[in-house]
Amino acid sequence: MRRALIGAAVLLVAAVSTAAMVRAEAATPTLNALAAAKGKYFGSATDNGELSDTAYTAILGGGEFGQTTPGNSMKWDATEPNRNSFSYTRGDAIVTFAQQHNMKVRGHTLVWHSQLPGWVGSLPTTEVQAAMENHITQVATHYRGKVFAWDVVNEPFNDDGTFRTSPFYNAMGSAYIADALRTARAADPDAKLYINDYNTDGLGAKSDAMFNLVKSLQSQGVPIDGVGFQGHLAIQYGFPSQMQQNLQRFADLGLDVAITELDVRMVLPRDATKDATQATYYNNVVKACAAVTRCVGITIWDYTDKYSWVPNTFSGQGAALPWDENLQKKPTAYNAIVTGLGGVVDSPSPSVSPSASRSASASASPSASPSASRSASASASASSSPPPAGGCTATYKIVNQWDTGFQGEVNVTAPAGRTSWTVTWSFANGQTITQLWGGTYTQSGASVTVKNETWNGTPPATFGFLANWSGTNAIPTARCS
Ligand code: 9MR
Repeated sequence: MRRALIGAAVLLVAAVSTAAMVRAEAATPTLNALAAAKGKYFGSATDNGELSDTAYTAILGGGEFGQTTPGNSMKWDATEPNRNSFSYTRGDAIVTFAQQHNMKVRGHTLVWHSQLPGWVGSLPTTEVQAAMENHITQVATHYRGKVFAWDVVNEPFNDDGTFRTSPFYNAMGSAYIADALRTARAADPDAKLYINDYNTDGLGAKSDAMFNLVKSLQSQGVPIDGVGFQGHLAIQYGFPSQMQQNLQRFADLGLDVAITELDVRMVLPRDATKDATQATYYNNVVKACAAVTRCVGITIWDYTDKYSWVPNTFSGQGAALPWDENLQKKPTAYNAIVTGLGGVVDSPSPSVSPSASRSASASASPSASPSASRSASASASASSSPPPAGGCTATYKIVNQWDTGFQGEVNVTAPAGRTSWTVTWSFANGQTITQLWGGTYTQSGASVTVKNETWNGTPPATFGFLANWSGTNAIPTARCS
């Protein structure tokens, strides 16, 4: 968190000094595009009632999310409300929405102690295994080819790492887990089979219990492909201990791992300090997944506070998601996810004044307009434009940035009459251009010189480039002559 605050302060200073010269720039990639660049997905849970909210579905299916999880509609009470009588209407509606919007579906969940219809709890223990196997077989067969993964077993542990009691545990002991996984594999050999739990995100007794369970299943030849870490976090309880190391130790068993239900709640009311803390949590979770190759993706447990489960469960708590209850992005949380995924923060607007930048960055209050706040922080790293020199002006900006590379763009303007231009700058941090278009370039050490092509000597003109960077990627002062 300390580093994040220092980073924010640096951004603030830079924003104040450059905001007056900010120019508009290209739209930033979606969360899913940023995740996809790392071979992962970024998704959101959803639920059936929400699908009739067109403002909501426009965002859900609008490209930010490449994956969805039905929050309720594939659970036992929804799919088999009466014994051997199955209903897929609600789950199918979510699969259809996902297919129409290019989103993968995680199936959630086949065996869970909660949201069970009453008849399951009333079964004699001698009938529970057959009922469980039938449920898994029917539901997993129905969704075969439509879900890429199943949370086969959900929340098998108590917080101290002992097995949780449930009709399944009571009837079969912990052997119900292996039986459920084997049954799911038989019904859908292609789906990735997961065990999913909460409070296992960091190192601790509960994640140790999960780790030992998985190793034991593997040693028995039980099919298991992944472990889901729900990521239901709360800023008042501290960030999970060594999350990246925890994910990595599961990955090192040859498993996929995923963040399956991420949200970061707070005691209401929301304020700027809590938002800033929440942003560090989002950033840390996303970075932990990004750093683990076998972390296949991140799902937030719905994207908007409008449909969050939190206020209904934790009285007085909420504001847990990156979009508020009015479906507006919260710049703090959203940008923390963007940067965690290796992106740069969203487009600065051309009209931000230095004072607007300062107040938006400094307070990050929930009432500050999202675009003003976003602009302020983005402007620090986005562009610089020196006073006109030699009758033409060059404006340098970073349009995209990832771990080791970035894409830059320079716009050249000049009064009428000019038919050629030369842009020069000096990189301060060892950046190296690997490719440039819309101009001819030379780089000698830190010094870059770009001249127009024959066809774009008359400004306005634009050239773009790809370059490597590491450590710091400061914006150089570009001069035009
Ligand atoms: O988001 C779900 C909410 O709508 C339900 O009321 C609740 C009932 O238990 O389940 C919520 O989702 C849970 C998920 O299935 C498993 N992990 C915890 C989630 C939040 O309770």
